Amino acid sequence: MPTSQRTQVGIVGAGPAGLVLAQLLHQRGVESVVIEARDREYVQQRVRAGVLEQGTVDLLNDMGVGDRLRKEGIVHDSLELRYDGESHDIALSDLTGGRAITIYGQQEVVKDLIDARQETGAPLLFEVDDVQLHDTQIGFRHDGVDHTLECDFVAGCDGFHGITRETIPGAARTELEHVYPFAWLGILAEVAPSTDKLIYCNHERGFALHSLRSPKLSRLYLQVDPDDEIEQWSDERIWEELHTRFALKDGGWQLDEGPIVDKAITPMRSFVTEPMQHDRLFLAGDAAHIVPPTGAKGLNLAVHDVRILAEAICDHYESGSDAALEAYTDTCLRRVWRVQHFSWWMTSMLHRAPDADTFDERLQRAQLDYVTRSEAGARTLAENYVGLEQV
Ligand code: RFL
Ligand code: PHB
Repeated sequence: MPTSQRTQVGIVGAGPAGLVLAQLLHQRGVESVVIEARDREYVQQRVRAGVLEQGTVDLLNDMGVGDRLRKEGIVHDSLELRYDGESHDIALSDLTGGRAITIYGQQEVVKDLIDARQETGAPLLFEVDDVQLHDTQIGFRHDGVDHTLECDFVAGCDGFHGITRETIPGAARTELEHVYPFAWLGILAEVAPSTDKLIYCNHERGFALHSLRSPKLSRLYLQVDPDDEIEQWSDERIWEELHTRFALKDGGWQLDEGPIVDKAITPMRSFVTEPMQHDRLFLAGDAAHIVPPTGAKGLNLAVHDVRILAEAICDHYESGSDAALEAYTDTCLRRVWRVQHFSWWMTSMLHRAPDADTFDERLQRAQLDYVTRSEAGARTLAENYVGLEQV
């Protein structure tokens, strides 16, 4: 039997954007229904981001979902840039009045948010299919039954490959995109991190990044060709390449190996759709924009969007004003473009483009020297990396 239901906000997608939005709205007494295409297990296991800005951590704490984050999150007050076989410290906290980043896996954030949602008893439906959006009406199938959801507002939080963005007529949106001539191969390895800092490494064979998830889990990335298949990268080849790129001139650092438990190749792109709203549909997170992961910003930007959206929707119900809803795109895009620039800048500074000539390499080297030798240069990196308070 088909069913029909009303809700204030229909949220498509249970990634960080959709789940944070649902929780913020719930706290202010606004009801929502969240629908998610995948099953719960898949959403909670998907290995992705790891770096949370101070503002994201503060928001999760304020929302009451920070208990495990406070216990298990690893606070970093500096990071390392490595190039020409030498390491350089960027003192994030000293350069930003004490701000820091926290390492806590995106799937842990998602687990905490799903638990919080389920405690509220409000609807969160997994494994929905045939999702269709017509203005503020969402049609979908769940457990073999067709449902229609009549909403005041729809939040498109369904990521880059979702369906909501495409429902905005082509004539009403502009898509701006830059695709990079390289990709990231990411691994999760069961081995204690060989470093207590994130290491961003520029090497003539390409970029490498050493990150971590816990005292027993390392997360590492390699710049690879975008056409590479994961089968071309045996575990042995991955470790060999990581050793080569991270090697220090003085030999004073060692990379420890362990069993690889997850590996995947991700293409790199910068993408923005403008505007981020159409009538009563509001796009948030990866549904509206993608940044290359070098700046560690995607999840943080998604959280920023939904913070603005939640505030604007609550304004509508609490004071009857739609001014913040009307300004949603402009408010979000200021940060989106700042973060786009930072992510592009980090990417250009740290990767080797296949067509780079010696002139390009000298420019890249000059940029790295400026960031590591000038306090102003280092501060530019630091304040963007920990997250600008005001944009
Ligand atoms: P998500 O997480 O993609 O969630 C969208 C959800 O929508 C569902 N969906 C649908 N549901 C219903 N109906 C449909 N038709 C649907 N179509 C899709 C999907 O199943 C999914 O559950 O988007 P959201 O919420 O906007 O969150 C964005 C972040 O996930 C993303 O920006 C970050 O992971 C990016 N990112 C990083 N961000 C950081 O802030 N710090 C980092 O350190 C960082 N590292 C990374 C990253 C992304 C990476 N990859 C794999 C892309 C490292 C990597 C390697
Ligand atoms: C991660 O830990 O997954 C990570 C860290 C820094 C980045 C991107 C990803 O820039």
